[in-house]
Amino acid sequence: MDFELSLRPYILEVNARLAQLLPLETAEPPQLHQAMRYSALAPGKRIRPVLSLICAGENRRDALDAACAIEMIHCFSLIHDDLPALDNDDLRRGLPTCHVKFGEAIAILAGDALFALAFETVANQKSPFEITVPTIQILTTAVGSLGLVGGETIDILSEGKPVDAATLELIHRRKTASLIAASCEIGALFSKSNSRAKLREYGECIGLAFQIADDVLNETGTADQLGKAAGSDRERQKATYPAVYGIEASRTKALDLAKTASQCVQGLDNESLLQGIARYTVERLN
Ligand code: GRG
Repeated sequence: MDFELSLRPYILEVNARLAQLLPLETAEPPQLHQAMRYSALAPGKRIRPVLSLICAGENRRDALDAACAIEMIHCFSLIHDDLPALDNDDLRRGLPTCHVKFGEAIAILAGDALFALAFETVANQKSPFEITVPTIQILTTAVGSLGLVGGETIDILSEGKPVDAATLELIHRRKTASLIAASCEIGALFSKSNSRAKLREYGECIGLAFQIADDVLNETGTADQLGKAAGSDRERQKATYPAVYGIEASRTKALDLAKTASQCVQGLDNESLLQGIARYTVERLN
């Protein structure tokens, strides 16, 4: 709890800037802007933008717009992931999903518009092009066919089929770890220290651990606790760590990854906060 309190200032900065960057609900067409704000400002954990800010060290203010862009992309992926054609979920962040609230067409378009706004935000950030261009490179690679979209595709195609350990890890690395690793690496671009490779490696470890913990929570948690469906992975016969390794071995794998992540950031700026996030990633209850 103390640790979660220490992240509070970062979360508040992200929430305030996101509210400024998103078009007003009254802007034409209002239904679209209401849907964008509804999903993006809903109470998510903000772990990705917070990681970017922490990895930026003393220069965290410069990294704020890029951090918000990452959260917009994440929200886009959640909106589309929840659609009937993909996971068909009704609950997200404790609220009706975007398509349940606004209809499928508006939800698809709100996701598309959040994706565009993310890159508009990065292009408009007041940073030198030596930072902005790599930010765009890292982000596009993280979300493309070798990142989120590819991971989600293998995930959907694997439903109901037995998957081997290598395919399972590939799905999780791409659909979840890629954006978390990108969040850390992009933060590092803004930092004065030469820590880009170490922070990327840290992000890859906690990203994989985060998805393993998510799989475990889907098995062991409740919808009230998670703010989204519980037990749905088993119902849809998804490729998950508990399905392949069992709950206890999955927890052990996540803990080992968190330990490796903690070693990656030894001696770096904000070491203890980053190590706290590594622990939180695997110990979290939602
Ligand atoms: C092109 C961005 C893009 C996406 C299209 C739909 C899709 C392809 C990818 C889905 C990727 C996805 C939803 C992976 C699951 C990652 C995950 C663990 C989500 C939950 O993240 P939390 O727990 O959620 O950080 P909150 O609500 O706290 O932000």
